[in-house]
Amino acid sequence: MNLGLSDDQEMLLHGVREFAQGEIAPRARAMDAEAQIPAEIIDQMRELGLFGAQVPEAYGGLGLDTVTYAAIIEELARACAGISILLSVHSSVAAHPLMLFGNEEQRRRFLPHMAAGEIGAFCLSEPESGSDAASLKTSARRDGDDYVLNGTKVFVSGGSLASFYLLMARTDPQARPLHRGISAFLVERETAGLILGRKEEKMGLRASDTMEIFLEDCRVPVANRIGEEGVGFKIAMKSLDSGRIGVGAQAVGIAQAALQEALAYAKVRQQFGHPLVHFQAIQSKLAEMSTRLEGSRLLVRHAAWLKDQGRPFTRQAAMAKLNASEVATWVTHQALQIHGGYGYMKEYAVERYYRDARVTEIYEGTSEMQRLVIARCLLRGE
Ligand code: COS
Repeated sequence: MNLGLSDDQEMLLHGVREFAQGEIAPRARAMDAEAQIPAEIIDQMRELGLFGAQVPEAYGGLGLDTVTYAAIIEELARACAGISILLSVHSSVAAHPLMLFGNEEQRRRFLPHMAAGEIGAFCLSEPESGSDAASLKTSARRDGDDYVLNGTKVFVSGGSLASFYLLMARTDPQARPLHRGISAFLVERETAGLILGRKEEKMGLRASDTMEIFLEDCRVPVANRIGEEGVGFKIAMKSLDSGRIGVGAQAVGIAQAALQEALAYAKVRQQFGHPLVHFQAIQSKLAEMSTRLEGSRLLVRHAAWLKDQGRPFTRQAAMAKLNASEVATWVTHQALQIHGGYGYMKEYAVERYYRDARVTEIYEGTSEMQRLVIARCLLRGE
């Protein structure tokens, strides 16, 4: 595995970094307070082609590899974690599964729109099924050339901005095991019966919206079913494998931002007649933060590289996400601690990083589920 990035990759990332630090970072605090992403930021992301980062050029995207894509997510997360998850969900668990499991007609119909920045969202979780995703209850009853969908989806990231929803529903209530009765659908925003519910009030990641979605006799054409009936759970799991690389990269970006803030603060903050960085207790914290952060970045890059090589990466993606999210929680905790009382104030960015990091241990599979995935892979000898 080549750990470095090529000149082309570095050049592209330089552009993304300039955009993220120049346009997004200065507004991140306001986005957190106002709980929304300004439309012009999303337009700029469209102009840069970011929504088509991993969509093949044949469908209007940039056709980037996963290593570059993960580095882009990291750069965006350094500036604003909410923006990074919008792109990660769109790319990894909406557009990517379409490339993997959609037929050619579906790819041609939807991918150019997604590459141009019509946003995709992912609808798996329900009020009573989170980690136990196979127990979902939303029903999809076949009726002629349509399916009629009924149910409720929760925690839909980017739900209010999305034009397309990759949604899992139960087509066969009798199927056992339960997961074999689930199918995947691409539901378009304007479909009658798709109703946006409440926008959640969240602890962190506030710029990104998290929505409840209701399906009330929502008619979806058979032509919008992705893959065969009964393979929806596998589509969801495969999508989440990729999604976990994105969330891992996001966690690395948040932790990187927190480390930089802590270092800068420790250089200027004076106590006992010296800047904080003169004290070994603080140096030790900074060293440990940096070491854990580098380790988590390498795990993310390794999982991304395996995916680019077309090799199995389920275990490595779960390890990357598990590690990066727990490191981000720890690093942001230490960064806040270095800031002392000021770190607890909204005026300092570490307060936001601390809140933003926490969800990376929860969404797209909790740390407990990542450990389960890793252990199962080990037991199978993978
Ligand atoms: N890729 C492809 N197929 C997969 C897969 C993967 N990564 N993981 C599981 N599968 C397949 C299995 O091979 C199995 O198929 P067969 O019955 O044909 O052998 C099927 O899916 C069921 O797998 P399993 O028995 O492992 O399913 P479980 O119900 O035990 O669930 C976990 C496994 C817990 C790992 C899964 O439900 C999960 O990831 N939960 C978290 C969901 C999540 O991340 N939600 C957040 C969404 S974002 S709001």
